[in-house]
Amino acid sequence: MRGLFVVVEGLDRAGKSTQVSRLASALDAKAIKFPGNIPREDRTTAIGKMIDSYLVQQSELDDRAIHLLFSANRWEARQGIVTCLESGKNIVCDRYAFSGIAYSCAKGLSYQWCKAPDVGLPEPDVTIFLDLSVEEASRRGGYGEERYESVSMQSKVREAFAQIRKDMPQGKWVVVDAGKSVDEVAAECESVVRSLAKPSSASLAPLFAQQ
Ligand code: Z5A
Ligand code: MG
Repeated sequence: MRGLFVVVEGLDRAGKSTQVSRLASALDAKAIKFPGNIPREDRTTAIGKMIDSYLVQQSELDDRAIHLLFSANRWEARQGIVTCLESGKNIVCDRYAFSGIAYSCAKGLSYQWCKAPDVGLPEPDVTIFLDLSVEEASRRGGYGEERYESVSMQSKVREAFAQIRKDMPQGKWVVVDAGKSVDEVAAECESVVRSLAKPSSASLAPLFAQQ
């Protein structure tokens, strides 16, 4: 039996990294993160370093070029994800293709164009969307140090995530109220995963296959 592939998504400061760590412990899962790996400072691959330099505003890139780099960063991790899941180990993943689409759409790129490079990546068994208003997220502090960390950008990102939600197959996208306490959110995330059916086949479905 392969492991479960669980993705956690949400706006900046929604509590993704906090909950990925909690959920990975609860499920004895491997925690991974995009961009790069956990810890966040470890954006170590050549592509990860280019992304990091862009995010900390040390370099400029065309919006499409950075979009493709984020996607390439997932593709370079694909084999590792598949091998881990096929060995029976669960994975909890901090951001995935959905962040790629949401942030680039928020910059004005088309939804279909943004989705295309990630078609065929391993499809998560479930994506937990940590739902928090932009106002609440900004009150959690730390905005302003990286690219995208502004209320106006985050509002557009939130709208883009809402569009993705409409596009997701039934049961694959579960919204959790991220405004509750860390313990309450953790309990809810764990209950979402525990209620999943066991994976029906050893191999993973391709992401966005039917679109
Ligand atoms: N990006 C992209 O454009 N395209 C892509 O394909 C991908 C990403 C994959 C860096 O991401 C940027 O890359 C990001 C999207 C873009 N945009 N920006 N900016 P990142 O994942 O590296 O970002 P991050 O640095 O990990 O931060 P984050 O995501 O904003 O935070 P978080 O992981 O959601 O939250 P947290 O670190 O767990 O918690 C934040 C704070 O809130 C912290 O002080 C916690 O103690 C507190 N917290 C957490 N939970 C709670 C609750 N429940 N109540 C109260 N306080 C809480
Ligand atoms: Mg984080």
